[in-house]
Amino acid sequence: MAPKISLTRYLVEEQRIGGCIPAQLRLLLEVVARACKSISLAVNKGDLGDVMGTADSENVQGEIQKKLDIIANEVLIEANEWGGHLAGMASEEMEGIYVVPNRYPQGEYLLMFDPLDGSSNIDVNVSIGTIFSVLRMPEDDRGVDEGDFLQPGNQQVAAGYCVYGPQTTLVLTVGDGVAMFTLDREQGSFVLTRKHVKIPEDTKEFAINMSNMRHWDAPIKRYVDECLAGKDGPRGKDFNMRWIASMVADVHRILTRGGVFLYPWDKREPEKPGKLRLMYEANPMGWIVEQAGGAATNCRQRILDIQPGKLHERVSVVLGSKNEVDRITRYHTESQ
Ligand code: P6P
Repeated sequence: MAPKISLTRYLVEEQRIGGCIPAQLRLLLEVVARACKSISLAVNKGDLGDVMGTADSENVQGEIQKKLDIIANEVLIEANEWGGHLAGMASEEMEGIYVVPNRYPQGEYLLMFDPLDGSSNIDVNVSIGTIFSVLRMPEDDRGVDEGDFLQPGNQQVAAGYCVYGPQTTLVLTVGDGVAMFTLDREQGSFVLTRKHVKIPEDTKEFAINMSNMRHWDAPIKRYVDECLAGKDGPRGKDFNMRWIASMVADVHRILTRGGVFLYPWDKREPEKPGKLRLMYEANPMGWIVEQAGGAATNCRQRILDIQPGKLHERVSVVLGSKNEVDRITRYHTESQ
């Protein structure tokens, strides 16, 4: 039986072979993985622990925070602030950036995260997850500020998520393909279970919240109508639909068997470009999907090329099987 490759061994060998994981980045990724293990334990407690239900607070997005949102955020902050690998952090759950306190050494990386994405699914025991993105501090000697985080997704040096489902699985890219690590609870460590993950370029499965149909713009409606028309329609094949309302779970399915995920702009809040956040949802997920041979756009341009204007910027998202994303993007550019 092949030896189990731990996350640590994978990162060490990636550094030796791929040369893309400097020691500080390796430390960062192992600390984030340990934090995800702690979050997984808290999530798995459910009603047996004091972790369910809502906290009496709202986040910067104006969303009611779940207790686990706050727990997960605190776990990631406390795990990462002392190691000397980070200059600062940013989170969906915090309005401003978190600068590493002076009592700790400052590092060269910036960490952004959605500590617990899909938290509306917590109380109904459906998969949720942590999403993270790593940037390098711009090279100059002044202190870290919000502007240092406002880099396009093509500047990421690492991106990943951890899905808390029937298994707890960490999915990671450092620019050399996508690897998956399943938590071995007996050993308490993440073990390599898949590498060089590839998303099929074609699919028969789309993921969108259909209840928003009347609010979509024409190109999205055209795409979904054609999927629903099935083999008698212009696509000449039947489609299946999934919507878990947990981006981590939907993206994990797409990485596992293909598919296309859509959260486009709609008329409900026309001033917002979309619901999902660019820096700690769309950028990390977009890079992971591209590293697996898929594509990710905001319906018009590559997500990773978008220059952010603010930390909690929202964006339209279409990602997954390349030929479907290209078709949806084409429908938008043709309609201009
Ligand atoms: P809706 C979860 O709140 C999230 O940010 C993503 O994980 C998910 O894809 C989306 O929102 C679900 O949104 O409007 O369908 O509830």
